[in-house]
Amino acid sequence: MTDPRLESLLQDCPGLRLKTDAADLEHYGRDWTRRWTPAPLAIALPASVEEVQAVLRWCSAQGVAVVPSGGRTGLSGGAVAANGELVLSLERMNKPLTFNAVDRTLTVQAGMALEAVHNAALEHGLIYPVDFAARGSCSIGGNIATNAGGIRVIRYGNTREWIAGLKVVTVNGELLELNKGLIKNSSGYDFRQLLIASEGTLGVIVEATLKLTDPPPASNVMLLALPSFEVLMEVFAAFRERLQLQAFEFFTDRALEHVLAHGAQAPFAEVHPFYVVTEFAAGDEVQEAAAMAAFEACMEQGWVSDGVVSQSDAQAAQLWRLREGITEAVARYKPYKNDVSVRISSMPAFLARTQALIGEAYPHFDVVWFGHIGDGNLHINVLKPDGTGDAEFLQQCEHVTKLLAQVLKDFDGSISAEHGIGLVKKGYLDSTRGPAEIALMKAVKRTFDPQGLLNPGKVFDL
Ligand code: 2HG
Ligand code: ZN
Repeated sequence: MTDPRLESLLQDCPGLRLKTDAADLEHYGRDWTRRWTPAPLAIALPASVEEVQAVLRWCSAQGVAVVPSGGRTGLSGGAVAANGELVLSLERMNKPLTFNAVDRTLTVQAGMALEAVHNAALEHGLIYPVDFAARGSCSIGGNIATNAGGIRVIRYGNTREWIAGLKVVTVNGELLELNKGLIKNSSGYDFRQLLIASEGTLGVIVEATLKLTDPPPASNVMLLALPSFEVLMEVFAAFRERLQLQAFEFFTDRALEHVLAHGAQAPFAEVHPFYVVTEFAAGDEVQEAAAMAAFEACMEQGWVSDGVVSQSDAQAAQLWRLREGITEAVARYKPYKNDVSVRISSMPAFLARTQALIGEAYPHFDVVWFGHIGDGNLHINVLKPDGTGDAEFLQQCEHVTKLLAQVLKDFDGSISAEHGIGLVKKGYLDSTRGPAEIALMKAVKRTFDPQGLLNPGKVFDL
């Protein structure tokens, strides 16, 4: 116990588990961005809502800043503790609480991993449909705090659609019970929705009541090789018209090259500029026939250069790995990440313009494009070239993001589609939100957190 303030924390919250070892401070003080040097005061690991309340009461009384912490898989620095904050880890609060078969809801503690939520829903014959590659490590509380999207948004929407209720502890330790599982509730401001995507700046989410739904029908996974982004959009339209799409994801030849170098198997003999992984209902003959018709229509137009349909679950997983493995495959190049969205219809023009801008400014950059076509969400990972120093690379990438931010303004797009603003994108918030909106966001923040103790410096500076 290095800091004398921690004695008083333990007096106010007897039995609270605290970690202060250097290795723990390092581990809990960072997220997947790996850019900031972790320097938290300590790690508090409460086991109950009451303990969370006691910790936050103490933080308010002592004026200690606090960083709410889940799986720390975020890519925007939202869970970074680099300035002596107390990290409030929800990892011990990781249990399912109640299932209601009539309401089709599952109430869980916020520290539960997304994959554990999936499994708990399946035990009741239902699904929680939000899904993405970090499922095994990310926590549901973090998903809610960032309004996580992922690979099934095209079919099911973002996390926001699936939250029927939230329990949130305010900075002075009060417990808010928001919406309590209701479907209809027109009783004024919806603080549940305000807390979703607030990135830990307004309160600490401790429990969530999640909506569940029926499992999808049997599905097929198809990988397509395509000659251009314009063609890709045509194929998307043709598939969406004929099929019930569960996912429609794309990546480029550069992305595939990195995934193959990381151990995946090449799907086709030739290299192609663009690839799509799509999953669609194929549970019966009618759906199978529709899938065939969609594929043949695209072949007739000469749109598809090559294609493969999964014949087994194992092959489906192999095809998915080509898309879901990208983040891990490029991680060793310390990529600078952009996660932007525009209207679906604007994607080709947006991509062409930004590709040209980046290519002109930094022709030597290895830029890996991939993302969620059905959501207008593009991931643009810039990989650090060999021989470029960290500081120089960061400066160049910030310049790229400035260029992107300008284009996003022109396209009415968003600088963060699904990863959040955190620290990484706070300098660019005004590319997406107007001055009056940002002023109101700050006023809301001050109302919830007058001392500015909850995740300070994230999303914006006050
Ligand atoms: C994905 O879609 C995630 O795979 C991660 O949002 C994106 O690594 C990234 O940039
Ligand atoms: Zn994504």
